[in-house]
Amino acid sequence: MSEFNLSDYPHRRFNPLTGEWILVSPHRTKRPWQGQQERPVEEKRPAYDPGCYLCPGNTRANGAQNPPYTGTYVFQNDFAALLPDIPAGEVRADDLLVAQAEPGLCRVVCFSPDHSLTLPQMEVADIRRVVDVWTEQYEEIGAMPQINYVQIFENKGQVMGCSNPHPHGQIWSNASLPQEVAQEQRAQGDYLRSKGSCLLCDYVALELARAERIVCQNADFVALVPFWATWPFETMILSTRHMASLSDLTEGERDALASLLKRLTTRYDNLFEVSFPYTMGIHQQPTDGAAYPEWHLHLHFYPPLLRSATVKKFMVGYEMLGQPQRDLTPEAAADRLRQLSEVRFDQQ
Ligand code: H2U
Ligand code: ZN
Repeated sequence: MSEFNLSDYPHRRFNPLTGEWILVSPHRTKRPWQGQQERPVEEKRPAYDPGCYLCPGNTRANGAQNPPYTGTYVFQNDFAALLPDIPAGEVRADDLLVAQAEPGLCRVVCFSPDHSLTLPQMEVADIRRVVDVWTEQYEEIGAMPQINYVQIFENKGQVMGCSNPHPHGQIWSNASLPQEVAQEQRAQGDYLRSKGSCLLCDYVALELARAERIVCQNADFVALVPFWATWPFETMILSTRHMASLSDLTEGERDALASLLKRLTTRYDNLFEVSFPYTMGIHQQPTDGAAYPEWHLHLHFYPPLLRSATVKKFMVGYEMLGQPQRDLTPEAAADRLRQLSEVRFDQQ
């Protein structure tokens, strides 16, 4: 038997951001790659769809009318999961039945008036306007007294439950820290206290030095497949400079983030030559006014596709009962993403 290594033997990997483990079974990918099979024809969408509730000038489901917007457009979610004006209160019985009122606010962010586009198809200058809007919204919503955390995210593609192909994302904000964020905050805080440095600054430096999992980068941001990736082609975008939130970005860094968003999402589309579905979200410091030296701005991309435009990864069985598992190693996933063009397949 040869010595243990990460590309031949089952092992578990630690996620230092959440404290969770993931099982990796690389020996199962030893069978040869069968290559691309089905490739659904991309539906061509019109630039304006009279039936779309997000297109400029159209009427939404609750009767409100969108203005004839020409750039980005933000509105209060008409079916918001969180509401600002609710009574405070809690239920507690024997520490077993525990509930608390949760005030909050939800908004929808249209990235572009053009119904036919997605982020990778937008101009970098227009993605930069999206970065600006995310920053403004983070600051405006974060300043509200009841709001202590602002979660900016995008659900893209029908398989992710996205209800509308118009380029858009969402913002959900609330009083308490959402679970994922609380876990990451605890881990970053513990790391800073025990090592005296930032977890993600140290991680980015390590990844840049090893260059095994980097997908693409520029002077200010790095896109990589994290060592502990759970989804087949999961990635993170991290700032190379230590910063806690979008508010810390310089003008140049906003441009750099917009550019890397386009480059990474274009690679994603080129992987199976389809508009690549994912859930993407921005993690940054809470907005309760406290100082969070441990927080390092980053974005997560969680895409479900595994082997083709239609074969996706399910988190079932052992993964629901035990722990998440993957066959393709994060190194192999990064290698495939790295080899792809940054010109979208339909433009090549
Ligand atoms: P998706 O990003 O998952 O497609 O969700 C779109 C959001 O848009 C969803 O949260 C909201 C839904 O509540 N929406 C409106 O606010 N108004 C509408 O007219 C339709 C959808
Ligand atoms: Zn539309």
